[in-house]
Amino acid sequence: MQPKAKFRKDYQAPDFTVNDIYLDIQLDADRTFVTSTLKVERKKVGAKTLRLDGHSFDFLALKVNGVAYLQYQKDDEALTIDVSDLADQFELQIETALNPSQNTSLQGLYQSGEGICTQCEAEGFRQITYMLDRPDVLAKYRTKITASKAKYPYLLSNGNRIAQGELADGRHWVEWEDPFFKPSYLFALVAGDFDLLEDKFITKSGREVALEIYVDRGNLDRAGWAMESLKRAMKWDEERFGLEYDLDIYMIVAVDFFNMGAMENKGLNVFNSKFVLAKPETATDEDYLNIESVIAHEYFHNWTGNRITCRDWFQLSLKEGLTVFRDQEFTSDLWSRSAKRIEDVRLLRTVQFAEDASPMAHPIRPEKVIEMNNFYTVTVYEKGAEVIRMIHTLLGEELFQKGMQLYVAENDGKAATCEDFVSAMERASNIDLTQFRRWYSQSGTPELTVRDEYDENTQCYRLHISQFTEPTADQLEKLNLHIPVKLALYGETSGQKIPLIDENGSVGDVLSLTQAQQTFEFYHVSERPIPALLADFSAPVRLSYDYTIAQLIRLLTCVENDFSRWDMIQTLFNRELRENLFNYHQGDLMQFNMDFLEALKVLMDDENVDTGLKALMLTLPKETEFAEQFKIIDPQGIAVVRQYLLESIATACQDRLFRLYQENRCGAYRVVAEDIDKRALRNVCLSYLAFTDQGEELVSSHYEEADNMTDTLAALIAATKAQLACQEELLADFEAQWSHDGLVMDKWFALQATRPDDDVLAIVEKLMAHPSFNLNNPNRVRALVGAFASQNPKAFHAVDGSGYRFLVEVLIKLNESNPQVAARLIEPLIKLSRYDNQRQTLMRRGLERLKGLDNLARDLFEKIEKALL
Ligand code: B3K
Ligand code: ZN
Repeated sequence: MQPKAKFRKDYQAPDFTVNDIYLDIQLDADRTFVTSTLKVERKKVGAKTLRLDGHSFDFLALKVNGVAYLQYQKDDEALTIDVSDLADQFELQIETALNPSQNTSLQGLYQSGEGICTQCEAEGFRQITYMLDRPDVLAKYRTKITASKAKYPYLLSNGNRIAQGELADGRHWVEWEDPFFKPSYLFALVAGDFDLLEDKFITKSGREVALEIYVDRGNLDRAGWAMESLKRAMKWDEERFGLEYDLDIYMIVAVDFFNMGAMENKGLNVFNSKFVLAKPETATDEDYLNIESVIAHEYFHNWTGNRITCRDWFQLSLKEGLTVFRDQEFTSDLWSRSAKRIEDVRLLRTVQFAEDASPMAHPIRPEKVIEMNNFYTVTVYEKGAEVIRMIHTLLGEELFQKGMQLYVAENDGKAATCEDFVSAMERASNIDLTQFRRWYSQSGTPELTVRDEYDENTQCYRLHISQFTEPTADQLEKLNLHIPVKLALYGETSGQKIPLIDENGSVGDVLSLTQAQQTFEFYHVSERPIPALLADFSAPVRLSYDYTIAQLIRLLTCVENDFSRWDMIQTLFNRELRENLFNYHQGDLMQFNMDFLEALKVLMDDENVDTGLKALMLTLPKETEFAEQFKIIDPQGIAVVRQYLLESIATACQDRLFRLYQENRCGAYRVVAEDIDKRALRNVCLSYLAFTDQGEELVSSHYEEADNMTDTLAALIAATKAQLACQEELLADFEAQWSHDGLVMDKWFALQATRPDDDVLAIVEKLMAHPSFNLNNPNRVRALVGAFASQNPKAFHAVDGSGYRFLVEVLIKLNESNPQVAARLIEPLIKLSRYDNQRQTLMRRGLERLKGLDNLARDLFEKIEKALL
């Protein structure tokens, strides 16, 4: 049977709701018994059948109002109960049995290591018992867990612990009650033996909240940063958004087997251990910041997601876009705002723009879904956050917060829609968002084209901006959007910032582009200006303006906005790559533009540029970043030219790079901005110096001297990218030291998978049998297979098709064991239209092979169908 799609337009409120659930769970890794008692209420007069979602368990019994009941039908997805003779309120009791240890899908109830945990979003609860498993059914949960005390000393669920006891047979039980109404996707259960880190937080109204972080035994020394992060997040949400935590306890459990980053279950977050565990020897600076941001993200969901949840899954961006925006703001307020912006824009421009250009293109509020798990995307999350950010830009902080308050007041305790959010923002601010709403329904990346003219005599400057959105796979017709364009003008000669004055006088720096073409006029412009456009990336669009190299370099030195500075250098790098790729294709010599090279030297010498920003500006875009400027990508050519650019900079700037390398040494490891920035700059320098005659010596000693994972890994990356003689020895040393630790080994696997060596595929294939590798662990799979397919484009897209064949083999296995992970991994293969005919044919062959599988999971089915269209 072919999987069926659901459409947003078909939403209907449920005929019945469940107000109260009591779960009695007899837990065992191999056979768990669940008795669920539901208080059901009929909402639609005369509704005769109640269809409850459920699959992948043994159904044992059904009772209605305490009496065995047989008037039902069961299929692969649901239990349909004839309730025509029942009153408007009745009680159902359902018994099921399941096997967590065999559940490799990591959805529902499953075993992770020696423990047992749940993952219910989006539709995992239905793998535990029959339920109206949809986010607009909000119930109160009480959960009693009984299990072996020796194996599972901790038994956790949502809310407050209300009772516990011991049984004569060595088992014990704990009962939990969650006072807040919630949808089934926020249910959680965890059982296991852990080390526990405890702390507390006093809320602004003076309530004490117990904070508990559960980690595998022996990992307590890696839990401290997560706890500090949690407290910072709780405090920030009170200060910036006025939102306070509501339960008396907040628990986080770190597990090793997890399909994504983390999950915001009410009062009991379950986390991928990757986003909890950190100590200097095992975690990089980047890991530390990611942990803080994911901890904050899940915490922020308590209001934007849990207290106010989504009416249906098409509204996912209501909670995800908004919560990503909130976690971005949190990081920006605590660390460097421009650095955070740059990081987010890099992700958007590569991965999200690529998604918009792919068969999976969808608006941030999708219209049609086959498998919901396929829509936890960069579009829904990151572009969703950009849409919230644009509202913030248009309203300003004060009105935005006023809108938030209205949104919370109106929707607390409810399942809401994106429209509810926009409408609250609109009414709180009195700003018309009618046209702006199109961002929710339109997919694709708008392209802005900018022309300008300057009249010296009248001192008038005109900017002509046009917008155009190409049709996408899901949507042919595109409308004009309301696009905020942040702008600054600088004098071409003086380098001075020019005030923006239109016919009404002084104006703000955000232009509202609403039409296909619009002209913006500025007066009293005393010299020819260079425009710094789309500062802070004020909208998720592509922009083209015909800068000369001289103008870009001029802006590089005079523009105030750090983001724009970085953006100018991206434009220069992109152009350098394009021109040399052209030369390379023509068989001509490659040449690095001398003026740009000089500008890079000036930048290296400039002591007024912040260290962190300098590191970001000197970082050469990755191959995947370069690739996004082309409709048809030449992965092999891009790799060659990028390599040329890298070596050109290394050779021409060796002395300067070495000087910066020496000047930015840090003392003993600390996670503070000053040191993080220094390490970043020093390690960027090392990545270039590895390609010079100093490479061997510097990289070896860098590895030897490193007292933290950031520097260790930087040395390893430099050694492998430059294929230094020391690389094998360093890789072996690292392996010997860390092979017992999967999380650390992930760095090593990813490094191996992204080696530039011609035989890298053979290396990867061999590593699939490495003792630290495990195909059932999503972190390992992403580190080795995911990194190869998405971060090593040259090897993955080898013209003999070997990369594709390898991925397909892995996907065939994952299709059975973990379709959700498989559907993530297939992404690089479905973007076939971005490659030449030869590659397309090979990619298509791989997809067709998968399509022919007997038991193709709906996750893969949805993507393959779209790709082969
Ligand atoms: N809400 C979860 C993601 C669930 C993914 C389900 N496939 C984590 C988050 O976004 O915070
Ligand atoms: Zn989220």
